[in-house]
Amino acid sequence: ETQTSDEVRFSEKFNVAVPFIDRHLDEQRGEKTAIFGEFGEISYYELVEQVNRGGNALKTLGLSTGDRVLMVVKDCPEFFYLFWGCIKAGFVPVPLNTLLKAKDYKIMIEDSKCTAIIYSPEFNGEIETAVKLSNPQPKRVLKTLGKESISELMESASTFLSVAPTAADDDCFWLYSSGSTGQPKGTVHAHKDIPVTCINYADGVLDIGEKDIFFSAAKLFFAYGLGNAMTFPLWVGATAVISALPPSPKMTFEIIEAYKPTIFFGVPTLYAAQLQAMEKEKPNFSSVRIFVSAGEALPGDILRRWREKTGGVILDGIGSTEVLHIFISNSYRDHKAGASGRLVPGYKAKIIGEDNKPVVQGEPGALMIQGNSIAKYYWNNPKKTAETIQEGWINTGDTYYQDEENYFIYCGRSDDMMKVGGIWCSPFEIEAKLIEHPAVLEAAVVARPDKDELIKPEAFIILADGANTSQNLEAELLEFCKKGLARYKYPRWFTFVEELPKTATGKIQRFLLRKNM
Ligand code: 3UK
Repeated sequence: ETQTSDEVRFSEKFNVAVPFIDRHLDEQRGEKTAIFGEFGEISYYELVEQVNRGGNALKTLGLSTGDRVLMVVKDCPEFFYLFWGCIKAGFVPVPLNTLLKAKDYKIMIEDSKCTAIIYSPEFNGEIETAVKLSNPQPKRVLKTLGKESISELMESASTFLSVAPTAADDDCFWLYSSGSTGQPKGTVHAHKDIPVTCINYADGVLDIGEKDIFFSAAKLFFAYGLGNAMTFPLWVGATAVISALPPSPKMTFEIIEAYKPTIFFGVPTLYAAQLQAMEKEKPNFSSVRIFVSAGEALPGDILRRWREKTGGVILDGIGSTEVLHIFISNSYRDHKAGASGRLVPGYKAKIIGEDNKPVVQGEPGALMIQGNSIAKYYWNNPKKTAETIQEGWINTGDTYYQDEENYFIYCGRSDDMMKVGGIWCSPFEIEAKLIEHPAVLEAAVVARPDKDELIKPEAFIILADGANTSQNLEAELLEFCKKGLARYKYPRWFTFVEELPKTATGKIQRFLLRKNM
């Protein structure tokens, strides 16, 4: 029998760092490896000590309870120390996507009114620029390592830290979720949201245990990676393998063979790339008992080819930053190719039509979710909060239908946003970048499926007077986008057109440009 989060009561005072960090010493797990990777092995004992040092080091920065600490930190043990150190000390960590550009970080620094920003030295260029451009600026700007870094402060900090007296529903951490037009939204999660995702999905669907070894190709700053490689293993006192390397077939094959994870978390684009690499090599996956996919829909064909090649199944599941982790999923006992699966225990779903009433089974509509891990609100954005979360139901922005066997089938987004390699991409942002180029008069960017049925951006361009396509303009625009946008956001195809389809009010009709969708 699985316990669902509905049956869980939290005591009046609840700080999630107690069950996820401190508990492991009470349970005699000190000697066990909590995290391993390029840096070696970190025991639970060391984790607890470093979290306490992290919290104390942050306290010396002069922060107050509830202050936001932005983290632009690669996947490394310091991510754990700072995230949990913040929470235990009563500060609010905000992990940010490490692939962004200075102008993106500036927006988040200003919106969050953070007191401190801490970053891995690798991101020095973008962060220093962002801080210079920001108004107001964070009081403290620190690297994770090196001279005058947070590590230096941690070395002289105490290994004893008292727990901030928070409650289960208090603001605990944020994640920024991207919008199609507006600014990214600070998605505020409570302390209880973390254990709820562990009970509902990690226990209820994956049936995780202390012996599991977790490896996530999705990094810790995504809600997906944060659960996969940090909160799930800490929930059961298991072990996480982490790596700062960008995900690639080679990197995943090497890590799986070296560290023998039992659960592997990927995204469809990576599974497609791994399948391609497996034409030439045969990695040993024998340690892996479950392969998980999320972030975007897993095409049925990739699942079938994976089964042929490896004998394993990939469990597709849909999650979101707002719900914190997966709420509809396939499971080992119950899965169907091409479907997102069934409801995860602990969540409720309804599919509604334009009239806000539930549709008849089989009809597509807007997918709404209710459950105990849903974000409290969007920071500084009561309008978006009211539009998205109503009476405990969150509008996912996805169109779904439920088939005759009650499996949920994904039909696309209700906005123009697209997932590229599992990461958000706004067509508006790419268009805005293209229009900055002197040869471009107008641009429209739409989602187009590639040979694996995975979405990538395609740009339609009207040239400015005097510009022509002869002088290798396509290569130049490609370079321009790669330089000016996060690295996964460049258009994979360029099509030069005379005009773009528009509504009477001048809005680009992107759906008319989409192919085969
Ligand atoms: C889309 C999917 C079809 C869908 C996430 C696992 O992706 C995560 O969170 P984000 O906030 O994006 C949420 C949106 O992504 N999506 C995600 N998974 C699927 N569409 N099939 C899927 N399997 O549009 C959803 O609304 O970046 C994934 C766990 C935690 C997460 N935050």
